[in-house]
Amino acid sequence: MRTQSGSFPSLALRCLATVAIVLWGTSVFAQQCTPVAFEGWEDGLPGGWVGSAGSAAVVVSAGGNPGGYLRAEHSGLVGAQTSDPLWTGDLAAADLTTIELDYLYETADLLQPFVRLRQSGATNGWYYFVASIGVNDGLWHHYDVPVNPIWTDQQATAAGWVDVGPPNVSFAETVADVGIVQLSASAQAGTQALGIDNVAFIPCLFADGFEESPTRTN
Ligand SMILES: [Ca+2]
Repeated sequence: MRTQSGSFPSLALRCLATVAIVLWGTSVFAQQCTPVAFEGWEDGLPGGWVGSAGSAAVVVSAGGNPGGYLRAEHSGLVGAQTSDPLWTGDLAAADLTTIELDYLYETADLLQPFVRLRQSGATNGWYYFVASIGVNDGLWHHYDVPVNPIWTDQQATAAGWVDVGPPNVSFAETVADVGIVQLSASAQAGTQALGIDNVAFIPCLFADGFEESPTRTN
């Protein structure tokens, strides 16, 4: 009995300690992963996003993922972009690690939907193609695009980013001085529409905690 009565508090304390550690860890992780920028187009306003490459972009109040979304329409490149300070500038300082977004390929299949970061209209920047074909299946498609502000160009390329150039501006320099964020796809069947929703810039802790070392995991 002495052993049982003596061991109970010890076990309870261990459980409480475990719960506390888990809660503490969850809290830290959630705090670090709170988006530094987010747009879900729920208020009917474009939020600094405009049509890109000649696209017409309008906020639609329903049919998003959920609620409102941004609908771009064009032939050729169809999509939207922003130079709003919320989404641009030194994204390395913001510790950006993931760009999240949802695409809806509304009218027909679209080719090579992408995310593009560039310093300005004078630099072609870097593309990340989220798919080879955006299938018109009536469904919203979610994508997580990895970003590491201290990647070398070789590491960024290995992770799926494509340096368009010229001029060739390194991935790290681009992420540290973003002037335009573009979300688009290629419409090859005449005028087509791309839906965009839930765009988020996410900073997160790295698995090893060494944020400044080349051992960052994404
Ligand atoms: Ca929405």
